[in-house]
Amino acid sequence: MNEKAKAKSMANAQIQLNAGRRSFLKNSVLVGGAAAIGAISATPASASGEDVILQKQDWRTDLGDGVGTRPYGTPSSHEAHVIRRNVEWLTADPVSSVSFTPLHELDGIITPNGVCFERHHGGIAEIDPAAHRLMIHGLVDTPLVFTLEDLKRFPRENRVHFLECAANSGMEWRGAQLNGVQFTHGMIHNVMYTGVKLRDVLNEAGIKPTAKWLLVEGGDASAMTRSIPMEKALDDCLIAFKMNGEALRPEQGYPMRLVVPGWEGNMWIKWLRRIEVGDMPWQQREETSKYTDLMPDGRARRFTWQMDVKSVITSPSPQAPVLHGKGRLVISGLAWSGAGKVSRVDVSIDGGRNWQPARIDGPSFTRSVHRFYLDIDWNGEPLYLQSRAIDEENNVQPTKDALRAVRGVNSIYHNNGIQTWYVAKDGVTENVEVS
Ligand SMILES: Nc1nc2c(c(=O)[nH]1)N[C@H]1C(S)=C(S)[C@@H](COP(=O)(O)O)O[C@H]1N2
Ligand SMILES: [Mo]
Repeated sequence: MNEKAKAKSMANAQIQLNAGRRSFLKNSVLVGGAAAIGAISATPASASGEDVILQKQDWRTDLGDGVGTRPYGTPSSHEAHVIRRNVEWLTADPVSSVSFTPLHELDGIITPNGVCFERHHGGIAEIDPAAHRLMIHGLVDTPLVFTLEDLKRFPRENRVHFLECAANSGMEWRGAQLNGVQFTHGMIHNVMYTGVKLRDVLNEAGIKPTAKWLLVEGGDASAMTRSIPMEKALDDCLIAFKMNGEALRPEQGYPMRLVVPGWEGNMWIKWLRRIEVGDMPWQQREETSKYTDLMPDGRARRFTWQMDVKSVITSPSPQAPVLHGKGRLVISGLAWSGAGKVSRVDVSIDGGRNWQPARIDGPSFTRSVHRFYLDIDWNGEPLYLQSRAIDEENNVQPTKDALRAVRGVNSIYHNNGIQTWYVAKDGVTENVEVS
């Protein structure tokens, strides 16, 4: 391993979870837009002192494995640090817990299946598809029971959507807490689903005119249920059986899950086994079946299904420090909105005093993440990096303080505040707040 690779794997090994730490750097060392941006100086990344090109490595002399030795491919062993991680103190038991997507290691817009964050309330159900059924009943003309093969005979659609848990960034309401984008923002993944329209399946059963709501239930040990309003069900929901081209992973609901584009992750019922059509939300019967946003006065927001416009810089970030010194620096991140497409992302390198438009690159799909870049010539002075997304409905991502002014700090849900990363002169990057 060369020096850079070593430094990088060390940075990965030393994930600091600054539990309980409050790194409020109020007005402290703001750099007032000092870091110069302009024409990128033509400094090649590292043109001197690298003799690696002259070395004779094993892989250049020894024959490699032949085809067929890896019937289902996995990433290079040098990428072994690119994994989901969990935060042990967060939940009492791993069967009702969450793991986080390693956002700082990914690029583009698609989350590879093996590192999609997971959130289970009763562990991973390992379902034999031949023994799995989906039942539709309640206010329908004909109750139906489908096999997976039955479902696959409806017309299919392919769509790329993000799934964000409503609790994503939930630990950051009171201040900068977790030192890594994986932990502050990693309860999101973005996948191309193949599935059938929920509308087609409901129409097959025939919905009664009084039907207004669906109760959807998972086939896992938690038998998780959620209420979905009929308008959403008939609009853009899918019953998906493929993710990124292959069968859903068990962690993501194999053999079938609900896709509820732009809405809270908890409504995307995995291991889907039952849809009951009704005339009122099931929350009115059992108050436990939804997430609740607690307001400062102790009241709760009621239905907050749609995920707000949000963005975050994934690199540099605490787990992805700047290792190369000043000069060319690629700032990159993700932006998304439950309302539709992201139309613009601004980036600030001085804690929100000055903003400039970032470059969105790659496909722009509705209710999907967008990848953005800002390429700068870093003068080596400290940076306070922020990103701010604006969606096609002109919703603007708020600062954390603006959000707190309205919602207080009692909630753990729907925190879409602007994130700040502090990049020190040596490239070490930390989760901080500025105001
Ligand atoms: N059956 C079932 N569906 C479920 C859950 C669950 O525990 N059981 N968790 C929900 C929650 S809270 C979230 S955020 C998403 C997470 O989806 P993922 O595990 O694919 O990331 O699944 C939702 N669907
Ligand atoms: Mo969730």
